[in-house]
Amino acid sequence: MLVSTAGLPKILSDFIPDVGLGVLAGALINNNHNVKILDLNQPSLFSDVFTDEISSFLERFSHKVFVEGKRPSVFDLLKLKVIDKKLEKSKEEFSEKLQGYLDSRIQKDKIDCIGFKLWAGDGFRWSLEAGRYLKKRYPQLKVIGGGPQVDIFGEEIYKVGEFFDALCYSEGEETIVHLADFVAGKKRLDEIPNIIFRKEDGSVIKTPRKFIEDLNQLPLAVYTPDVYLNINEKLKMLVLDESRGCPNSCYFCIHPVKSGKRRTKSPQKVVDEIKEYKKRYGVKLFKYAGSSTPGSFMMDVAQKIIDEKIDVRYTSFGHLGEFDIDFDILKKSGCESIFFGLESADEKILKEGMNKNIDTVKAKGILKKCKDAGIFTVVSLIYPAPFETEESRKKTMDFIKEVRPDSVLVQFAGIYPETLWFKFPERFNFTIEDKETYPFKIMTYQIKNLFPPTYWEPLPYRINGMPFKKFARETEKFQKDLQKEGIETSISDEAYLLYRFSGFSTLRDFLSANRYYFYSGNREKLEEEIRYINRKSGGI
Ligand code: B12
Repeated sequence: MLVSTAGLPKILSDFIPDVGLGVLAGALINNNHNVKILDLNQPSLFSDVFTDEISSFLERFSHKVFVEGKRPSVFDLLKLKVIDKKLEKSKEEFSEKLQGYLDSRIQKDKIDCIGFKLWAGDGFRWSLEAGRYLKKRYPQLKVIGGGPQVDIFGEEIYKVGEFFDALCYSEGEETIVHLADFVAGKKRLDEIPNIIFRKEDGSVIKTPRKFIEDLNQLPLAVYTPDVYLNINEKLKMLVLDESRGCPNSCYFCIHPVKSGKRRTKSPQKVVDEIKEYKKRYGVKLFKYAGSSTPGSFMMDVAQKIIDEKIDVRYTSFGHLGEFDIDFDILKKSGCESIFFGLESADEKILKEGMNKNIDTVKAKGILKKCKDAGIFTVVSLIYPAPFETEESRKKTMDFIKEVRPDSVLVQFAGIYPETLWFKFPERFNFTIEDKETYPFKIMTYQIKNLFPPTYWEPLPYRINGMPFKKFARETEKFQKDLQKEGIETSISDEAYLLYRFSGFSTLRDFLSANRYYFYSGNREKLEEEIRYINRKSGGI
């Protein structure tokens, strides 16, 4: 059984079916193993976690703030603090409920191996607590883990997840089949690539990394309700695993290590998969999964979609160094939105702080062309970035004011293990409080669901000498300044695509309604929204 919980849902796209689990299920089924997927990322999680008291307070509070647009009173804020404590308690109780539920499923379905997809935050904690409980209760049960948290933190996870029989890092399709053989007693762990495991003497072993050379050989993801148990609760929008890896080596990104050199499926294979997914599941909305999908590749797929008259709408991530293309063709094929990582418009920051290979003059032209073609153009920025000054801030702000992307997402610099930013922080004007304990602190970091970042537990590093509160405030101020210019700062590519089918007449209405639903954990409204989008997009 494969289990995924990413904590309380935060945005609509959390309800997209999980391609990673779908494709692992495909690999297992092709090798004659039985598998079930339990994906807890669905609106009902709110009613499992929130008590009536929490719901009714948050309902009133968020209606006042997000719908009526009023400022919360001092009394509201004091009460919010109390509710926040109660919510933490409820989350703990939910974690116990989850353990009981998994226990019963293990008995009912005669599960011999449980595999957790590990995400950051509450989902990580719940998965660890469930894994520990189940391993204690069923010592014969094999408990494994994989997913983003393993890619980022690797063997550090053994400090909190001592019960894991194995952790899978990097790509899992071949590894999971070997792990199934291990469960059946037919293979030893040291024979399996891409895993981390603990020997009896306590030493931690990492077996060699192996990338899948030919992505065309990957199985299709499986989303049938006998396997993906709650698929009917999810959005009818699928992620297409069209490419993996990245040719760039940005100093802040783990991809050069995690996903290796870039590989793509053939354009025909991608088109065939789209057709197959449409036929099997009646889905029309897609998002490319690639961390750096090449523009020329997107063009090849787009041309085939047009030639074969396939009715789809899709979005993608793009690198500004690779998109000197004809956006009209993309738009005609159904491309609704592209997310570009600009990060900054200052050359020194881009080059020395990030190793981001972007020519800002060309980038301007590309973004304008993308927007002019009617493609919803999303730009991401890292602010404050290493070496940020008033002058560099102005450059980035002026760039954005001139281009006026449809949406600009701003985040402060985040430092992850394995990146150059982590290895040589001083080179980038970062100060990490204690490098030894840093990965552990970040791995177990919990955000506060009900509060903005300036209220979170301080992250243990400084950017250009600024402590957490100060740099988080700077980020917030930058966002506000963009908003004053009439620029949207909170919508990503796939969220825009969902908006197009959501029935809301303006983006503003869509955003404020969803902020309200998520903050107050309004399960019914979210379920209604999912049903509406699924119906509107022609889903089953
Ligand atoms: C596409 C994408 C999305 C899509 C689709 C995700 C989905 N449900 O399929 C959307 C937009 C929905 C999304 C949402 C979120 N995402 Co996202 N997403 C990505 C992105 C760009 C690609 C992921 C992907 O599809 N890869 C391809 C598939 C095939 O690979 P995979 O899912 O990683 O699974 C493989 C391996 O990890 C492994 N594996 C995975 N699980 C397991 C389990 C076991 C037992 C084993 C053995 C192996 C294994 O095998 C799989 C096959 O090779 C990555 C960044 C990146 N480029 O990697 C971020 C990324 C994974 N997302 C991230 C985050 C934080 C989120 C959100 C939590 C954001 C939020 N709401 O706050 C949500 C949570 C989603 C959810 N509730 O399920 C972070 C994860 C960080 C972390 N430590 O948790 C990443 C790394 C981006 C980042 N740098 O911040 N995301």
